[in-house]
Amino acid sequence: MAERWRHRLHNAALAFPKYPGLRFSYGTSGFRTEASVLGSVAFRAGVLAGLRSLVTGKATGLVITASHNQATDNGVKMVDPSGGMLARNWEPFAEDIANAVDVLEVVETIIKNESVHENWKGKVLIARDTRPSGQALVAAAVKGIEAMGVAPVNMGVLTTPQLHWMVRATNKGEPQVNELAYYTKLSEAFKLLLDLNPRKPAVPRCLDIVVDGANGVGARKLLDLQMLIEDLNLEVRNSGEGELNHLVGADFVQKEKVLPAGFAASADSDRRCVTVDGDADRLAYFYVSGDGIFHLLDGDKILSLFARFLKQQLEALMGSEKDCIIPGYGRVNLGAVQTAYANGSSTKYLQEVLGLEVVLTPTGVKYLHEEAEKLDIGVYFEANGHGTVLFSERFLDFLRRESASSEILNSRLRACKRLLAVSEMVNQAIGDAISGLLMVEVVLTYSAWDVREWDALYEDVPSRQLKVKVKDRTCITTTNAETKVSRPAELQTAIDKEVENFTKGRAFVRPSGTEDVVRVYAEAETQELADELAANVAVAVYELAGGVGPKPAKNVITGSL
Ligand code: 16G
Ligand code: MG
Repeated sequence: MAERWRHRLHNAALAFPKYPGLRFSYGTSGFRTEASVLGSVAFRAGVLAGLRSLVTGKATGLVITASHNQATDNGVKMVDPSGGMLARNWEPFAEDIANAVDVLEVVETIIKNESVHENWKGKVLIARDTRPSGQALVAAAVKGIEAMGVAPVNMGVLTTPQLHWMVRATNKGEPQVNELAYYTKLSEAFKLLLDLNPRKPAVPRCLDIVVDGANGVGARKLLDLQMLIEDLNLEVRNSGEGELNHLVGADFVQKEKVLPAGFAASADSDRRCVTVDGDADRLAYFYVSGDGIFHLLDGDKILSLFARFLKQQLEALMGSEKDCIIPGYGRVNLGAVQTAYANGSSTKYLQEVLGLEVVLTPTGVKYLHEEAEKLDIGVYFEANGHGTVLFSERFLDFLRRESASSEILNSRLRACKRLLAVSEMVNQAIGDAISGLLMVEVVLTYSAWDVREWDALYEDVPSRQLKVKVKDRTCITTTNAETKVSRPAELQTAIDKEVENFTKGRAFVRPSGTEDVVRVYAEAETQELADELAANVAVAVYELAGGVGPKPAKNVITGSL
């Protein structure tokens, strides 16, 4: 490393010593903790993002956000040149640099391994969510990027997926990379998709939606988007008037299965409602039926809706062929990717009704994304509402050729154009609540469906999630996409024994990647039984994996089978 470079980095790093007594880990989706201790982590992540840009010769990104966590937390997430999450083989570097006493040591090792030269050029795009602590953390990250001699580009307040989209667009050589370009791309594809819909004059374009914005960045961005789309009539609530993520937002609504603050069962009955999380990378729909019952349409339902639509388009392309064989292309691999949290009914629907292959991965977008990328059309969603639809370049090339080769707007050409527009509208870098919402609306309009018809695709198996505090959650390790505990072995035996007693019973536990807890998930034939199974498994975790604090109570409401 050149002396001048080393000197500059050394001096800049003096202002950002490691926070004493803390160890930072690059969790499921970056560093995340109380904002007040993150200054040095932001600086160091800036250094690493700069270095990653130099090594790859492409733009990288940083997002300062703690997503659905409380307002006093914050986080740092790194974006790779593809627009996806940081390459997994760089995660250890992120952890090393965040915890190093001497930043230079880590940097020098990477520079040596990758033979980085000082004269190479780099660029890092940065954005933050609406948290008050974000501004100072962006400033720290900028110092880190500059210390590497790389150009920081501060994109201001954005949703996480917007920044991912911009990194990808930059590296694809798009002429304009800014918010307007993002809204324009999405809204144009959206309008085209509505125009391509089968004409059903009896069905109005009823795109009246009430949005729970989690008091975060997504609320104001949806309002910006709405200015470009006439057909979209959004009533945005929780747009910043209340506390970020407090009793609002996709994480709260999906986990608690209740209405967010600002919504009322009577006044909002029968309205189509949407909730996003604090950085707008998760999406869920909900409604209250006339009888006052709350209905959630989570990531699994969104995935099922999308997969059904995509399958229909492939059928139009297949003509008289079978098994997803498309004349001129061959077999199209359309598949779905889920995690163990996927409701059993959704997996069954995808496999048995749509005949799709379903891959299960561990929790965390990086794992799902990786699997979806292997397919021609890969749809992935976590039950919590994070997901997207990915298209392979080869398949897109085919669609472009096909749609250029004919002028007769028959069902085949319409399907081609639709799929191309979907690939433009639906964020290809990462799951995006804004583009996800547009896609749901397109598919509902296409099918002339309201939320109820969509909800009726399948009925969820009742489920329950719980958390258990243990002394050290890393004592639990899992296997088979987190569906089984490998250590401590007695715990899996205990879970198996519990599950056996419940009709349609399924349960698993895993250490959280974002909170200091063990998560428990259970499904069973009725809600009471799911509650009971979850409670019993929570007790097993407490007893066999070093529970701390008050012991969870065994829940014997109905008596198991
Ligand atoms: C993060 C992940 C999400 C995952 C969740 C699990 C990304 C962008 N986000 O929010 O995919 O479902 O963590 O949290 O990867 P947990 O480990 O605390 O259950
Ligand atoms: Mg989020």
